[in-house]
Amino acid sequence: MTYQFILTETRERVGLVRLNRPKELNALNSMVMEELAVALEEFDRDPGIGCMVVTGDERAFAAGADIKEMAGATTVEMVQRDAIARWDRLKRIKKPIVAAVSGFCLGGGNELATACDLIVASETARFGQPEINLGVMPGAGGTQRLTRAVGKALAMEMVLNGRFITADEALRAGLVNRVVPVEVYLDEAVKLAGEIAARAPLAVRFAKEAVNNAFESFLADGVADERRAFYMLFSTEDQKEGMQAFIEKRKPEWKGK
Ligand code: DAK
Repeated sequence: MTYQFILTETRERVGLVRLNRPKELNALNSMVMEELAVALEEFDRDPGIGCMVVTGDERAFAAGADIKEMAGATTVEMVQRDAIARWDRLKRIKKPIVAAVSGFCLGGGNELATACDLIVASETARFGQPEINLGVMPGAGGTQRLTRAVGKALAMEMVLNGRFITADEALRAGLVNRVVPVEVYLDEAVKLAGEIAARAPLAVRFAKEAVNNAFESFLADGVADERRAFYMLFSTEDQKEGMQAFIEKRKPEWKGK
């Protein structure tokens, strides 16, 4: 299958997906998310693959959902697009996924990384949930999975104040598994994925499910609440202003409306 916005390859039993919109810092538009879901589902079905790696490039894992695609959307349009269905497809992947993160890992990009099972970060990685600067809030699990990973204090700073954290901070906070030099982050992620891929496939599958279950019991409720709030924000003037200001490269003027 040929893709427009991602590249795929296999390295022995590891399936590798690279987000490939470098000029837009791998911003996650609908097509990227669709292609990513299709590619991961294909690797998930392939008995020759035991583990997957998702990566971007050195400058950006992904700088978030595509602001230009959603800037003009209303609440109704956001609900009707039902982009969350693609994110739900990622959650149903049975084989483990390692995120190999370098550079910007923001908004939906960070939500994608935290939805993976392990994260290998380069020393240059920066993690953040800057949606607040656009007059909205995280909408794909950012208030839930991030909080479970790093705890309330740091999550509040990241979500309410848009603070970016470094790779070392992310390691200390328990968000990532390891931090390595930028030259080797992808190789390290593939090596880790290769080790997991060499293990008993069914045990790995059920073990992944079991570890995730530890976090899932009340997560679904939290994510559903988060989604409703996120869609609701597309009825505000501040969302329009925040996204338009980003596109026009100026500071937003908030009205609280
Ligand atoms: N969307 C669209 N374009 C983006 C982008 C984004 N998120 N991030 C960067 N770009 C584009 C820039 O517009 C610029 O394009 P041109 O001007 O060259 O055409 C190009 O990428 C390079 O960016 P910069 O020139 O800005 O590069 P800098 O190094 O100066 O700055 C930056 C890098 C990452 C600090 C900056 O680009 C930035 O602040 N980007 C926006 C980060 C952000 O706010 N991310 C959160 C987006 S909201 C949901 C699913 C997901 C989500 C929500 C709901 N559901 C399914 C319900 C997620 C929401 C988000 O992620």
